Amino acid sequence: MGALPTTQKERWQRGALAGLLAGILASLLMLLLSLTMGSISLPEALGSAIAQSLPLPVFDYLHTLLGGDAKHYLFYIILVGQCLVFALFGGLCNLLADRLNFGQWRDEQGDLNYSVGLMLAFILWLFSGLIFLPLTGSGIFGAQLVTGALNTMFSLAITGIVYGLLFIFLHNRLTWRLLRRTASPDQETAEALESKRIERRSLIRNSLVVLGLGTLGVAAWRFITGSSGGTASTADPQLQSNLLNKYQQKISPPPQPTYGEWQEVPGLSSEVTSNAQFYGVSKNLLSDPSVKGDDWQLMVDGLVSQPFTMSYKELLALPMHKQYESMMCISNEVGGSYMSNALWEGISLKDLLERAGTIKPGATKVVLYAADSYSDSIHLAKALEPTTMVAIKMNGETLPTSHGYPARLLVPGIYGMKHVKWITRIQVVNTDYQGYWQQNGWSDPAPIKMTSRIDTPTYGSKVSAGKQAYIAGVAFSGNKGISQVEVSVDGGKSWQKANLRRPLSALTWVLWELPWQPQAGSYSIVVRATDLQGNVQNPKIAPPLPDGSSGYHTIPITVS
Ligand SMILES: Nc1nc2c(c(=O)[nH]1)N[C@H]1C(S)=C(S)[C@@H](COP(=O)(O)O)O[C@H]1N2
Ligand SMILES: [Mo]
Repeated sequence: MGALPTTQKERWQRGALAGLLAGILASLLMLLLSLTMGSISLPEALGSAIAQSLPLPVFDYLHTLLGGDAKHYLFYIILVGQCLVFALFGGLCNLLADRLNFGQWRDEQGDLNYSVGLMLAFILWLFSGLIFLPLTGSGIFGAQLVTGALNTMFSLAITGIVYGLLFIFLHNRLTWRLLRRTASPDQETAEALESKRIERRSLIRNSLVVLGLGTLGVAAWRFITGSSGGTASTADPQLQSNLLNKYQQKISPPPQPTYGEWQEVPGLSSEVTSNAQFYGVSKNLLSDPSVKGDDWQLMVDGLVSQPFTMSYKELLALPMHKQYESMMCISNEVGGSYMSNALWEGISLKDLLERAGTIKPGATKVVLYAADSYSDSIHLAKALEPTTMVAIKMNGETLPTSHGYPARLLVPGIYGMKHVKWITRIQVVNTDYQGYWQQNGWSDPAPIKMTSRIDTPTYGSKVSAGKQAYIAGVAFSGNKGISQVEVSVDGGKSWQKANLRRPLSALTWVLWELPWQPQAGSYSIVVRATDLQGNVQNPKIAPPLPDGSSGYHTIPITVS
């Protein structure tokens, strides 16, 4: 060794620190490439694999604990993990550079040669392409991903090389600083150096502690405040038994809806949700696919006599129709916000299938594949309903990227999960295909469970006594309509009929309102809906998993 006497421990620390810094920068680059070029992001690949392989109860628990943010936390945790792996590689490399000292890897000063960085990059490249990615189910060099193996090889190589070279650069900088300090003993004594190092180590330890506590804190806060704001009140067993006792499953003949004079009520959802306000859900941890309309092709194949492929332009030229339809995510809690309404425009799926000739005997399902490796299936009968369509416009605008540009499925009556976004292929099959979420235990037929939500007053809010107020919200049954909405202010003992607003179509939610001029006191507001067939909303509390939540939205209110 040259002028710099260093211990193994010091070499390990210097390597790990340089590896960590280089790793953070390389990770940022990877995210940047992923966002701009749609290339691989390793944390995303791992995160998806974890999210998909979690046992159901764990998944459900995390979901209630962290709400819709769960996937973001998972992503950040894995990202931190990736940086630590980079640090580990850096530390090991710095140790091994001396152990396997054939070649000129280190010079007199203790500096590492840049060829070591390139070698490190190559090892990392092989490791992630041949071992890591196949383990996450993405195939060798991500061959199973939409990105494809070539793009992945390329972007992993870039990230690896940037990491390797930065690592050497930073390592040598650290060595050089150390060298300069030891070379001038009057400036920095060994003791000062030692305390510097301890300082640095405790800095790292403190950051980790802060990070860990922060994560725990957020989780705890979420747990205390409840995952999605006001959900059905499980806290009151008396209320629950009241509701279940007097529960009448079906009213026959069904009530006739009455649409009275409509009053605008502040705080009530707007009937049509703007594209920006429309709820968004996707399996993708970081970035949704950004598909280019020009390159995009839609393939219709499987058990059809004339499979075909068409461009975006050709699709736009087909006859289209408009329909209002509300959507709801299967993971929506009672009273939750994963529910919205829009005017959609597109081509009916039946028309598209007819262009592919005749459907061969034995066909049972239609599978929809998407640009983000998501897929789901619907039954053939459902596919042929006139309201099932491939939508390309939303509220009069080209479908936004986050909602599935260039084309998404709309399939009224069943949960949002089946409304596949970024469609690339429609395949008629004779198998019982199970889609992305079904592989995780979520319902396959997934019919929407009727639900109703109180938008105003809000959970725990204060209402002034003797003043004219409104209780108002939305009710939704998928494609079965709403015949009546009843509101109780005494926890379900007595009910009043709310005024309904005439819905924009048979497939949308229905806005409801009830004037209310309360005396001072405590109230428990409950809402329930009935569909046009007379089915009454189910009061039995159920979590979203596996086939959608049920229960009555209940809100405690203090009037003073
Ligand atoms: N390709 C693809 N389609 C998808 C998803 C997805 O992750 N990938 N998520 C589904 C789920 S769970 C829901 S609730 C809806 C949400 O659609 P939105 O974001 O337009 O509201 O899209 C569905 N379609
Ligand atoms: Mo969903």
